[in-house]
Amino acid sequence: DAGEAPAADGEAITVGFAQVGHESDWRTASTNSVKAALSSENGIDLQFVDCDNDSAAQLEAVRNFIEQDVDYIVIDPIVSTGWDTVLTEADDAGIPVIVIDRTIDDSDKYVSWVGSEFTNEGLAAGAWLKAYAEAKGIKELNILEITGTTGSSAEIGRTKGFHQFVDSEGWKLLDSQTGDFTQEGGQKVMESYCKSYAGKFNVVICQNDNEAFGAIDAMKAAGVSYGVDGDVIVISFDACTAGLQKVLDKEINADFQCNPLQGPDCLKIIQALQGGQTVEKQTFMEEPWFVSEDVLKDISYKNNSGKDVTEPLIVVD
Ligand code: GZL
Repeated sequence: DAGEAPAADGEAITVGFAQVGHESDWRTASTNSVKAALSSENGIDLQFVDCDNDSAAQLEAVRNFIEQDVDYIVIDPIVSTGWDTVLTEADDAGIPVIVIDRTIDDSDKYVSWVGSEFTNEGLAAGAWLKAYAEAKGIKELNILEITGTTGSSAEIGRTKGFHQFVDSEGWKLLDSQTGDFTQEGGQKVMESYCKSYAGKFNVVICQNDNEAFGAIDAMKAAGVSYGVDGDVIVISFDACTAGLQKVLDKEINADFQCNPLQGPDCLKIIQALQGGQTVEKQTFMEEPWFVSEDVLKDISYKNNSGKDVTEPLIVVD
């Protein structure tokens, strides 16, 4: 119970972390970042639970942390709803909850959230596609979408942002199916797309790099040309190391980074709370946008807060 600071002898602070799972390269970077920061060197005893993309298991993990009366609970919520009951239980037990990466949208019983503005990631992808098509003289956009885990705030935001452009630009969205943020999921969906929409699509947008890797394997197997020198524009999110390699190799045209490194922020929040300080309720990560060609130097759009922004594009070469 964080109410009482650990015993004077510097007894470790116990933290329970309920992580989404191990579905992607991004997730691995996220787990490594938290484990490196919430470590024994920093006076923390971390109880780590990989919830394997299973919401019921994640709620159970949080309840077990409450049972163990840990000092803090950290959650990366698989989906954004269904949280108020268990957060009330943590609140009643006097255990502060910190949320990282994805958001909890049906309860505010947590002390702080650190993560990404997912709708802006989707808006940036739409703004880039609009400007890129204009620059390349591509008149018609026939789009296939592979979304992330349904109901996760990352999927909700990226879909909402990108679809604002689909609607306002009158683009043709041929189909949208979930790949659950996995490579296997991306490959399966793209295999079926290559059968149903052969020769009818010129854009595929994948809501994370691992889905894009799977989609690329499926397009290769189906003899569909993609990327900078192909018929199909490939858009992705995360910009993990392997994703940026595919941008460099001109297999992915644009990759919208989502920053996984919330470990240090998490540690700072816990240290501030231990010192009796107040903390920000929301902290947004900085994340750049990467492209494979030097066609555009920036993109402009109205962001999710209604502000007109112009953001640079980093050419990976
Ligand atoms: C987004 C994060 C998403 C990544 C995927 O912040 O929650 O989950 O985009 C990961 O790679 O699976």
